Amino acid sequence: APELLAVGETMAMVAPHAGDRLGEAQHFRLDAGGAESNVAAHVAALGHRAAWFSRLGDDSLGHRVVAQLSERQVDVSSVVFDPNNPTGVYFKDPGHGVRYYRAGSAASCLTAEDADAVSLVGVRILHVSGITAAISPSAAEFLDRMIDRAREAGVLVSFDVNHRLALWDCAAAAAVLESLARRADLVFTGRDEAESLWGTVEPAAIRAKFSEVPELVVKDGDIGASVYLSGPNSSDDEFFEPSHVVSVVDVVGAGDAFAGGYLAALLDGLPPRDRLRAGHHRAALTLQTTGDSVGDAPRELGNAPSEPIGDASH
Ligand code: KDG
Repeated sequence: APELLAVGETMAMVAPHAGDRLGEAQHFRLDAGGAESNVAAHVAALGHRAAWFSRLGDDSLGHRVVAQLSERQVDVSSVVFDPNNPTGVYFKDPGHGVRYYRAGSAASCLTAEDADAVSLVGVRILHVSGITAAISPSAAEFLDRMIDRAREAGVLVSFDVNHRLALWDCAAAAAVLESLARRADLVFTGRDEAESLWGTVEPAAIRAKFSEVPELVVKDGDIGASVYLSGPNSSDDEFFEPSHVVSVVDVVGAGDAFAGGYLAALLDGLPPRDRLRAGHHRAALTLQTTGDSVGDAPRELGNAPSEPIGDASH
């Protein structure tokens, strides 16, 4: 059984070669791209059993996504191939954001019944993100049901806020993402993201807003990340660890890498500071690649002093 189960849409991601703009590039990578499956791939790369569930189109892109995730040792055995709706696609334009072609995708047809069919046997962590709440009403119901089932089963719920402006604006997203965060055991958010959603400027204000969340991780781009622990076993501790200084190729996927490193360290039973360090390490690897995930991560980091700006908050 997987130790971590991640659920949520994965698309086919088209990314120009490093340094090229989407409008002019001649060469592209075609890779699986999805926040939650990225997290699963990082957790698997760090030696843990990780599974991912969603719907994909029963098309070449959907089968390619599954093949790429299985190459990364992610258990994809419960994925549903939908013959009637396509795999979503997105294009990266590094430094200029992303463009989605995902309306009506197979994943947007996820339902609460899909959540009932997923096995949680042996799962220690369910990882979800706010993206799923934005892609369709039935996917939002799927997400609700997954969280309810995990809570009932005593599975730790890890929630990355992952506000995607291209899917919904702050006004539409704020209340939904807030209530999802309140139902999680572990929440990841970016300082900027929280500020634009909830008007919380300082990490301490985010902490105050979510004081009942047992474990709250606030990422502050190239500065660092804090974790706030509350609850009976953890006497209201907080820890901060600075980000690595790296030369940034592409920020997309760095937040997932951070979450993956952090969660793998949690599965390893490591203390909070080590969890933050593991998150930064993984994010630093991903910031130096055009991909979203672990596929082409450089083996060695080095401490190349170059334009810094590691932004792990995306
Ligand atoms: O975190 C990276 C994701 O944003 C990317 O992989 C695509 O899942 C994605 C999304 O919905 O933005």
